[in-house]
This record gives sequence, structure tokens and C-alpha cells, in this order.
Amino acid sequence: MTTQAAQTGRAGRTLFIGGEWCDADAGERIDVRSPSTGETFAAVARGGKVEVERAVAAARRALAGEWSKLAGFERGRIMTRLSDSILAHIDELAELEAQDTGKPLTQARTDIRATARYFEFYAGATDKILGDVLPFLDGYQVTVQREPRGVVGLIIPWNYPASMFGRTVGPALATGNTVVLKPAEDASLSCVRLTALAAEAGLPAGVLNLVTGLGEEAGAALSQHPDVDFLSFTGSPEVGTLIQTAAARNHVPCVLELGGKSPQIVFEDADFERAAQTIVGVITQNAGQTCSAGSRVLIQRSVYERFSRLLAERMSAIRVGAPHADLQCGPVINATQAEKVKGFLSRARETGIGVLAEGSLHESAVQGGYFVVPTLFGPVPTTHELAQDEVFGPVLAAIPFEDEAEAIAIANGTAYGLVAGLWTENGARQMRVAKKLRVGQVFINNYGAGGGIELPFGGVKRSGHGREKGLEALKEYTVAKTIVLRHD
Ligand code: TXE
Repeated sequence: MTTQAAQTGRAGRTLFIGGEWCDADAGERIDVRSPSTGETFAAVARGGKVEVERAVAAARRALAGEWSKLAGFERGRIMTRLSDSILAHIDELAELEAQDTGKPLTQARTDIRATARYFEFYAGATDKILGDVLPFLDGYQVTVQREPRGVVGLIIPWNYPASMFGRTVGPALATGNTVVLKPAEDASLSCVRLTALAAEAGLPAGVLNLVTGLGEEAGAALSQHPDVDFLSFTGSPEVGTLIQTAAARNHVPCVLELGGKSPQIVFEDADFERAAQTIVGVITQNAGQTCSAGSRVLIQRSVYERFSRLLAERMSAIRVGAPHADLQCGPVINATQAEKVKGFLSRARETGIGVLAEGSLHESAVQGGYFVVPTLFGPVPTTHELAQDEVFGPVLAAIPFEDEAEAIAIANGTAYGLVAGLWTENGARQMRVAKKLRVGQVFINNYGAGGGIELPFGGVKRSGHGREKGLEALKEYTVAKTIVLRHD
């Protein structure tokens, strides 16, 4: 490894198995490119089946070791130390995250704070994982207790690597599981560093194992491993199908978070300024590579011209540049993603969809970086791919609607169902519409709530199933055991 990445794992090693840093057996590595220059600046180990095998075995051993004997609050203390340590290293971690993902430094800092917050939140839950005492027949005592799933396999994407580390590892450890984590090959460095901090915070060897590597190698091996008790996956629907199939073969549960085509629904009585600012902010944050990004804006026809003009003004003001320029929008993650987004842009133009506004490139957006200009299209027909498919880039599709019924039909009219934003001052309508939306989260007159670690999150339909974040995640990472005692 080179530059800062050399600091991540000890001696530049990026596999952490059974408490030891190591290289892949075959010594192979994957180059890590900077999204803002396209240049290679680091490398990570290309772990595969053999390394996953060792990691799962280490996690299994650790499950029966001192970890299982710790009281909840003792696990919580380790997690609190980790949370503190993440905040103490925020400059270094944010720099690493920005370099690895291309996101602006301010956004990277926000992500690192979120990572620390996950461990703080779940540390506080460790001694509050309650069971139930059930009323039953006379002479019986029935208790239901929550037990760890066991060895959990976590496969996470590249858009928010550090905070995804917190979102998955946090509840997994809080509930007493042991972990094998496979970060995305495009952005693993913060996960390597966070794993090192977790070990320093006192996590026993084997409780958290990290296998860097390719999805079709390390990821596939982890998801198919017969000794993994539970899987959590965030990524594309296509790979989600593979994960669910593998889980089904091994008869284990999985949580899938597979992105979305989330609508922002703007009624004629909305607070336009606040709505426009938020909607453009959300679709350009992280260059639009956010699973919950509101990528469709449904606007009531009576205010379509007026509101889309406001959106256009804000979109035109967005400048795209390198992380250190610290603008609103950085590059997308890699050449494939840039091609994907640019494909959507050119096909939309070719099919005659109007461009209402475009952002611009800042001088720091140098040749070789994966920069895409944020674009607002409208009006977009509801059947068009821009209104149906996840672009995962800073691209917003404006769609007019007549009335509440049509807004709901359009909002629900995609294969996805992750998040929805509702912009209206009419109180009765707020709840009426919220109840009819087939999504996992509805935000009314706000969107995203700053990451909302406390708020259960997940989708329906093609967006996946299961819930992460908040206390809800603790249910996923535990299994209920019913104990029936007869005492008469
Ligand atoms: O995702 P992949 P990609 C969407 C988004 C994006 C598209 C493709 O639309 O444009 O997916 O992105 C691991 N077995 N999202 O190709 O491949 C991989 O190593 C097991 C939405 O990067 O799904 C990485 O760790 N694992 C999304 C993770 O899966 C495999 C975030 C995600 O990569 C695997 C990312 C396999 N066969 C992309 N193949 C969201 N929901 O936020 C890959 N992986």
C-alpha cells in the first residue's frame, strides 16, 4: 500500500482474521483508485474463498469464547470506547473516506460522526435487550428471550462505507454476534481503519473479522458459506437476488437493502423554498449515490412551472469538484458508475426529455476523475427509465401530477419502495397520503432527518426487506427462544 492507506491495517495488511492482520494467501491485491483523479493510490488484499473460510471459522470460535460470557453492558463499554475513538480520529478517517469515495470532506466528516453515533446508540442498547414473560396455562412459566443469531456475514457497498460499518457492525455486536465483514472493493479503506480501532477498543480476537476482496469472490463465498447464521446485504437488486438465493440454500435469514426510486411529492400548498433546497441537496449529496435519494420529484400541475423553476435555480448553482474543494457534489465512485449515469443522461436527451437545469464543473474536477454534471429533467413521462430505474447519480426527474390520487399512483408506480418525501402544509393530507405510500419511511416537510440513526430503515418490494437502524435492527440480529417451564 502507499500513502495514507499504509496506515490502515498493520504493515498495510487489510485482512483481519482471528485478531491477526494478514494478506491473501495467494498474495494478490486489488488496486484502489481515487474517484477524483482516476489514479491508483492504494491497494487492498484480494481475499477469497480460503480467507472467508478462515474468517468464518474464527468468528465461530469467538462466539463460544470470552465474548459470550461478557454481560451486555461490558460489550457496551467496548463499543463506547470505539465510538469515542472514532471521534478522536475524525480528521484522519474523514480524509481517508473522502479520498477513497470522492465525497466532499464535509460530507465525509458527517459520515464519520454518524459512524461514531451508531456505536454510541447501540452501546446504550446492549443491556436493554429485553425478553418477554408470557401468560400461559396454570402451572407453567413461559419466557421468550432474544439470543444472538451467531456468526453474521455483512456485505456492504461503497457509497457510505464508514457509516455502513456502523449501521451493520453496531447492532451485530450489541446483540452478541460475531462478524465477518466484506466491504466493497471500491471503498474498503475506512473499514480497515475502523476494524483496527475496534480491536484497540478491546474487542476480543475473532469477534470482528474483515475480508477485503471482490464481490464475486469474497462476497459470494461469504454469502454461500454454510456456517454463517445470518446475512445483511446492501447493494444492487441483482446481487440481492444472489444473496437471498444463497441464504435460502442454507436456510438462514437475510436483510436486504437494495436501493430505490424514491419520490419527493410536492403539493401546491408546500413551503417551496424549503422543499426546493432540500430536494436538490439530497439528490446531489454524495453525487446522488444514496439508496434513499429522492430521484423523482412529483409536482402538482398547478405549481409545476413555478416550483420547477425554483429547483432549476438551485440545481444550476451546484458545482462538482474534488473532495478537498469541499463543494456540495463530488465525483461518482468509478468509471463504470460514471458511464452508467452518463448513459441515462444521453438517452434522456435522445428521447427528447427537456433539460431544465445543469450544474457545472469546478476547476478541481480534473481530467481522469469520474465527474458527472448534476441535471434536472422535466417533464419526464412516468414510464420513462428516468422515472423508473435507479440512476445512482445526481439526476433528478420532474413529473407533474393532477391530484392526490394521481400523486399516490405515480409514487407507488415503480418496482421500488424505500423512502418518500411529502411536502404539504395540509395536516389531514399529510397522514392520508403517508398511509397510502408503499415505502419503508415517509418524511413530511423534511427528508432524511440527518441520517436518522434512531429511525428504522428499509424497504418493500424491490428495495428489499428487513429493517436496519434504530432498535428495530436488534430484532433482525437476534432470534427469539421460547422456554416453557412446568412447575406444578
Ligand atoms: O453494486 P453491487 P455495484 C446500486 C446502484 C449502483 C448499482 C451497481 O444502482 O449503480 O447497484 O453498483 C458485493 N456475491 N447500488 O455494482 O455489485 C460487492 O463487492 C456477494 C445501490 O457496486 O451490488 C459490494 O460489497 N457479494 C446500493 C456489494 O456487493 C457481491 C449501494 C455491493 O455491490 C457479489 C450500491 C456477489 N456475487 C449499489 N457481487 C444501495 N442500496 O445503497 C458484488 N458483491
